[in-house]
Amino acid sequence: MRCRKCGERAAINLRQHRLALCAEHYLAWFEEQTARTIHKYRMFEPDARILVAVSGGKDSLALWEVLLRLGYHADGLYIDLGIDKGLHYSTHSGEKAADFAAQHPTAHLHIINIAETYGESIPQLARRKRQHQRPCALCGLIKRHEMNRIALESGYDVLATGHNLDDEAATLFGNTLHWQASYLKRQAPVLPADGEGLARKVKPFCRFYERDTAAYTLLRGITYIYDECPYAIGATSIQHKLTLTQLESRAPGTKLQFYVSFLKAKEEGLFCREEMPPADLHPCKECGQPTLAPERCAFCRLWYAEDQVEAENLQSTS
Ligand code: Q46
Ligand code: ZN
Ligand code: ZN
Repeated sequence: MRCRKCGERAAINLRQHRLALCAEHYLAWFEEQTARTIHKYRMFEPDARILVAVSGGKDSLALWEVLLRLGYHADGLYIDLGIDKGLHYSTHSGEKAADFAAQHPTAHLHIINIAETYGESIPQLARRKRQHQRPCALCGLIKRHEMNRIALESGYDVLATGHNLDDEAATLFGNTLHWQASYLKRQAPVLPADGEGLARKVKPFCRFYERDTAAYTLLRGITYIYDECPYAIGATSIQHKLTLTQLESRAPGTKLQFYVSFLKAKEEGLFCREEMPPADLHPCKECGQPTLAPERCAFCRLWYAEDQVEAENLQSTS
């Protein structure tokens, strides 16, 4: 197979686009497509300060690389979750993020260690909360809180994550299976900032297949952590990905069609007729981030000692 641009031997065949490209033209195509997605969904302006959530995996490191190559001011945020059972997942993923940052001296890497900052790692907290079999809900809550906190505290315009099309299609599939309307409404390439404390969030890779980002990191020579987090094994989202991959193998382009058609249907008013009343958000008593809870947000309740609650109750009754 030959590259459509130059006729040299192709390095990759993008079946869904019926496009074969050599390494050089693939790298250029991938970066151009990212720029087009940023532009198409009006993700951010050329002078924006971007915080990239970096896990040490291929998607987030590829995203950081592409944004820097496109000339954006992009810094990274690595959250050390303290997940070190078996393969030392956090240690190795942190090393990959730090290696990348060392090779890009113009960019800054923020590192947040959850155990050092809050006193417990994710596995320790999950054990205390009796969620050690599947700590992903807790972990997701903590990551979202910390990404939002650093983005706002450090004055970034936007928080960028490396979610790819396989991630987005699997999330869409799961939300559709259960008709989770509130999640479906919020699933988009851009989540606008909420003046009351939520950072703008964008997903510039949302139209790339996972194999596209894998090919990019490989051809660019970016080293990343291959292993998944040990807690990801058996996750429902992985089952959904497998199901969609089966459909894709029979009909290339299925995932892209599924996701893009959903976005189009939303644009055309899929949810317009059932406007939900705006959520009654107010600042958390502890950290100030928006919450629906009466006093402390779900994140702060994780760390707030129960004896403090009792002491407060006693004070208020005395
Ligand atoms: S890091 Fe955290 Fe994921 Fe590991 S514990 Fe679950 S949510 S699987 S992306
Ligand atoms: Zn070529
Ligand atoms: Zn809070």
